[in-house]
Amino acid sequence: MIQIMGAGALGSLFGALLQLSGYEVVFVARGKQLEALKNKLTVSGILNAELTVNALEKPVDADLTLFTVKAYDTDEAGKALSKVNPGIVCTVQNGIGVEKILSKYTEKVLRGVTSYGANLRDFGHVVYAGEGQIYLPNDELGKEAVELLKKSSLRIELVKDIEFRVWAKAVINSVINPLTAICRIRNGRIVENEEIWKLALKIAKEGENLLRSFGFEFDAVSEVKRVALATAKNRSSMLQDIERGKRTEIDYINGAIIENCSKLGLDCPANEFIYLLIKGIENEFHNRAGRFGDADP
Ligand code: KPL
Repeated sequence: MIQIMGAGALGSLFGALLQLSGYEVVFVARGKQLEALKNKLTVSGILNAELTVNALEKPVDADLTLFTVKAYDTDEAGKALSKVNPGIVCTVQNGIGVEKILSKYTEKVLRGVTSYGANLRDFGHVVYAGEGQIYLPNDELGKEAVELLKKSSLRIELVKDIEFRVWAKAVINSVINPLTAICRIRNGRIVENEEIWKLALKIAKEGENLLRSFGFEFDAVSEVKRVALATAKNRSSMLQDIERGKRTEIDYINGAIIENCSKLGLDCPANEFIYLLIKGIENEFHNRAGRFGDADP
């Protein structure tokens, strides 16, 4: 049995694709998303389907748990998983350091990266926006996961450079996510709007510099442009969070870049500026509502 821990946009999409491939799937969610999933899961976009799913509030034993909660919920969700036998826990979350948090609670942690695109149109309704890949490390656990998922339609590739891919994705997210969230624009506008692109270049080059000091060759500007144009119509996950008055993953993306730059004595003023802007917006939500709308997807 496959379990989706955090059946938001991406988790619901993966769960739907697995169930449609014949797997028994459990969807772990909360709040209004859980209530909606108990009724049905609707998928639209690249694929159109309506599924009756097994939606639960708490995790259960599984052969493999696909871990798709927001980065800042990793600790709480990890704790919940420690009470069951979740099998291989495969995280494909955005951000840096989530696998370290998960390792406190469960043994078989597998760090992956994904380029699949999904948005929640409404509670219980996911839009399949872009077919991508799931990259997993080419080690024993990665191979075990591929074996378990081999009957599924998910596109999975075993790679030797997972650490590089995790950081490369974080650098891409560090540019696209906060800029789209602050300017309230879709991903493609980052490249098309001359002024915003100038800011994007500054943030991208700081990330590239950090990766170079790790020994990774990465053309951040070209990659940000490629991903922003390939996902031009997407509203980034951070934009969706800000639009819903929710907390964002900024600490695990730009925050992690700033922390690592500081350890290595590298300057990253553009990251610091954009980080503080997003934290400031989050504070305003907090002040107005008294709390974040964390029960929402
Ligand atoms: O990963 C993403 C996100 O929105 O979090 C990108 C790649 C920017 C696609 O929207």
